[in-house]
Amino acid sequence: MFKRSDFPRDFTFGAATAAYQIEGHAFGGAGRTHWDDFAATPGNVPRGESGAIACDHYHRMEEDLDLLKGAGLDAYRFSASWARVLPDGRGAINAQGLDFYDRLVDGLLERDIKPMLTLYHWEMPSALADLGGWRNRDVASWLADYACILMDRLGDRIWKTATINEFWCVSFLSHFLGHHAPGLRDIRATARAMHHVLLAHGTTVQALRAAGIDQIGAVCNFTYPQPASEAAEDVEATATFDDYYNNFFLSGIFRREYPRRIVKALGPHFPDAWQQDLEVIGAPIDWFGVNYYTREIIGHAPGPWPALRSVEGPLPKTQMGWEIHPEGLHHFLRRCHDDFSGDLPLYVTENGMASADTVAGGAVDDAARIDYLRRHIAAARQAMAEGVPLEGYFIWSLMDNFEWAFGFEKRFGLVHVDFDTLERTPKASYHALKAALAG
Ligand code: IFM
Repeated sequence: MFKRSDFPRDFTFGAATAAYQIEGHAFGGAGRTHWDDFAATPGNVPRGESGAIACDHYHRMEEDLDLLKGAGLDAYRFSASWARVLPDGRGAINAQGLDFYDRLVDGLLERDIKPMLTLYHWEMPSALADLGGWRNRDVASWLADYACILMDRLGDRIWKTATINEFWCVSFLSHFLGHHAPGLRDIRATARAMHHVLLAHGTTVQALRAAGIDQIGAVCNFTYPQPASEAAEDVEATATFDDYYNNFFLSGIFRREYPRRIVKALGPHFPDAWQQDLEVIGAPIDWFGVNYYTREIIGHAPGPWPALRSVEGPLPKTQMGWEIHPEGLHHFLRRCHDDFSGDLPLYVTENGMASADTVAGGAVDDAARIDYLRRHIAAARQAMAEGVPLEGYFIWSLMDNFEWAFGFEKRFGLVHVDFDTLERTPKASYHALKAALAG
């Protein structure tokens, strides 16, 4: 796969998960979230699956931390569920919830694994979703208040904190494409969510700094767009995709501005005086995380903005139907460094693939994942060799889990989970990673 000795001594290797995808939201006094509501709505998730039980990590945390340790990983990127800490999103604290995250962080430190915390990985408390969730400007102070409560308890032991995971998914995927909770398809809701997710990020960065927390970062997801042809219309459609998917959030965070194409298209839908928020949105951060999985081929489509469509590409695909294109990871590490983040430390905070893995004779042969990781890690190394200040790489995911609108079918884990018995079986990729990290 690779050898640890190929990397600088202090390079960090980790695996990532998210609260709603693994914990079991039915346990421990957590409040309802918009994902519980979305999953309970017929047609949104296959078989009506949800994160109610998921991997039952809530009860199997020690076993899962042993798996991290067993692989030889240096860090664990996990998220806290807002509604587990504050069941209504504000007000009363669920002591069991804070205790759970406290035990998790201590469990990591006991194993000499660095805790990297994401404050929001998609499960908006239902009580706040009722008030408009990401459409409501107040989400910025709600998130910052929750962050301060959580970090007051954990902040002395967290290695690095990310505000929000994948700004594009939180806003565009969930409010324009309707694929994720709250499942809206509304341009005005989208514009507001895109702006508010950035405002909430910046407000939270400032609030945490004021509370004495450092090592705060942002994590965005990127998809590498390529035009379906050289026709001007396809090239323009690709640029539009690139701007609303990749450049919008980078520009807000690092340049305190939004791409012109997006202002033209979504300007009428942004909240009044949105320009006055750019200063907060660009609050300085300490590191930046890149989540990368695939490329997308884009063609023009007649119709309202964004007037584009996705065209099936020729490359081998993962179980998600996503093309395998490691060059895109190299591209985005370079783009972030060259055009936006400069010398700021970068992390690949998510990278990995889904495959239809099965257990046979106590083993899981996921050779395709080993190859995927090998090629993407090589792309990351190439960027480092060219001067990109990449300081770590995290695999999505430690274990198979609730893959949101796809339910439990899509398996991203290094560890197989049997969702009937909840038995964990390390896959061949887990063993290959362990060998690589020992080398
Ligand atoms: O499972 C998700 C994760 O929650 C966020 N990034 C992408 C992963 C795979 O789809």
